[in-house]
Amino acid sequence: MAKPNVLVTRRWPAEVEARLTEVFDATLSRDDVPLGAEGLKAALGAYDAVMPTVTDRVNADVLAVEPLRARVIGSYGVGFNHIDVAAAKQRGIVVTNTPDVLTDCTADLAMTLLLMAARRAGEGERHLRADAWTGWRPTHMVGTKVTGKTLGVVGMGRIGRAVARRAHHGFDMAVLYHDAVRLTSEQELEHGARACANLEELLGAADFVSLHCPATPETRHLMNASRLSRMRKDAILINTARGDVVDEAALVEALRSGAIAGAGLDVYEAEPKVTDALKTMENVVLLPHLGSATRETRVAMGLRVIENVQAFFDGRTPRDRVA
Ligand code: 8YV
Repeated sequence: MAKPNVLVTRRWPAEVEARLTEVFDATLSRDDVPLGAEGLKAALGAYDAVMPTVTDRVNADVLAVEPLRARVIGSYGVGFNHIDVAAAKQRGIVVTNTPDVLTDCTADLAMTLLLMAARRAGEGERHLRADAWTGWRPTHMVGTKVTGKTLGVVGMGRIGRAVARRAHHGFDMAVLYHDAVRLTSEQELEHGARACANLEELLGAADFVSLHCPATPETRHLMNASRLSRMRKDAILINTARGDVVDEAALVEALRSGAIAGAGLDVYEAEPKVTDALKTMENVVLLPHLGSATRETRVAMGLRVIENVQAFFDGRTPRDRVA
């Protein structure tokens, strides 16, 4: 039987690309440039499976392509807000993602941002590299203590729980969380976490607020001007979820006016564009969407896509089917 022909939109780790060509009749990306709407339409019209990532907007227009050949979209990443899942479903296309394998690394990166923002690490590095450091002094670049503080986790799924574990067991932090789903009391004990009645309660009590909810129409601009103003003035906002969850203009205003003390961001509303306002603020740590960017995790993500798409063509339900 002929192998399914699949198109991969971006470069993947070499060992995963090697595996892709063994398992499928695979067309790999050579230039590592996003395909754009027309390229994605052509791919859906010509291949049995397409393997996109967060940089590919697989929207309703793209999915309306005629004639359609693709039967499965194996997305590389856990978030799938770049795919119009309802439109895919309507066209009978199965969509899969890659949960679990990036939980630890994304949680590690949230802690990196939290520590960097609290301890002014980015600012300190810039200071030193600019040859501005004149030597140790008791009042130099004083930050805020992390150990023992209160962390508010917004979205207590896999990644939110992994962050809570690190904060509670590693940094002795009290953890508050907000999620539609309540953890069991054993889970709450394990994560040292207490559920808040509502988001506002969490925002008013947390020294650090870390976002871990998916980007959906309901969570778009969840952190708007009014919610940012509910945070404590000395609090720091961490976002490793999706840019859409934060109203970036309102965040800039909150940082400027001192309504909050700082932010650590890995994701942005218009990636890869980051506003000059953010780039020129010292109390903001900015990373280029590195949540899952470790060798181990990027390989595991690719293998997970292969596993999902293989299962589909073997007539089984892929384990990470989202539509
Ligand atoms: C991925 C992410 O690297 O998985 C996600 O949802 O945000 C990142 O960790 C990226 O989205 C790849 O599609």
